[in-house]
Amino acid sequence: MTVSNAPVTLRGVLIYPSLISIEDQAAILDDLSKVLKAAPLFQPVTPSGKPMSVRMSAAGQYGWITDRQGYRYAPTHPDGQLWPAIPGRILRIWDQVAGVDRQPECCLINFYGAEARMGLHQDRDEADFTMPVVSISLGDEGLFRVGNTTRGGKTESLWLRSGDVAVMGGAARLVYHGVDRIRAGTSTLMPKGGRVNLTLRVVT
Ligand SMILES: O=C(O)CCC(=O)C(=O)O
Repeated sequence: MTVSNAPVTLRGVLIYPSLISIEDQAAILDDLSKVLKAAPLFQPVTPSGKPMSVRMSAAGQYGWITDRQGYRYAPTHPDGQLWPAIPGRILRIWDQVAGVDRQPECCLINFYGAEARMGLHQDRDEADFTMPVVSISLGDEGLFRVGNTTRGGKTESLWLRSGDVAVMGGAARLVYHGVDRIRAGTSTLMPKGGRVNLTLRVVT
């Protein structure tokens, strides 16, 4: 059984350590393997043509994608099919922590191998910034860095572990955030290792 610790805040981001039990983490991975059969991971490129180090997919009415045409939400996978529905077990985590009366329309799936990272950025392609972004970590630990609502200035970091859930809402909805590195081999959740991050977003 997983013991859930008291929430902590990192520059306004609310983090619930070990919110998701080991059993539920494994069940979510099972759900995700079905999602990824229908909507396989792909390697996105930035608008300047640089490949991102994470691989991505999504579930919900929208997926967030990036390619030469820019950053945007899209109703279909780059291969043309609709995104699969967001699994109920993942929606229940949103219900537990989001504190709003809308449901997420996108569950972005980021897969980090040992060398993957994500630069500091804001999540700002959504229409309504009163809606939080809920972020679920599974697998290997990732060093999560949080800055400010404008570029630059002081930042602080902590290791996100499998089962942790972070909420970027309120004054912290538009903070710059990113993942500096992955501590490979720190979780046995996935047989081949790696980290999966899910971000739940209301898009419209
Ligand atoms: O992997 C993470 O913990 C953060 C992911 C993220 O920043 C994003 O999807 O916008």
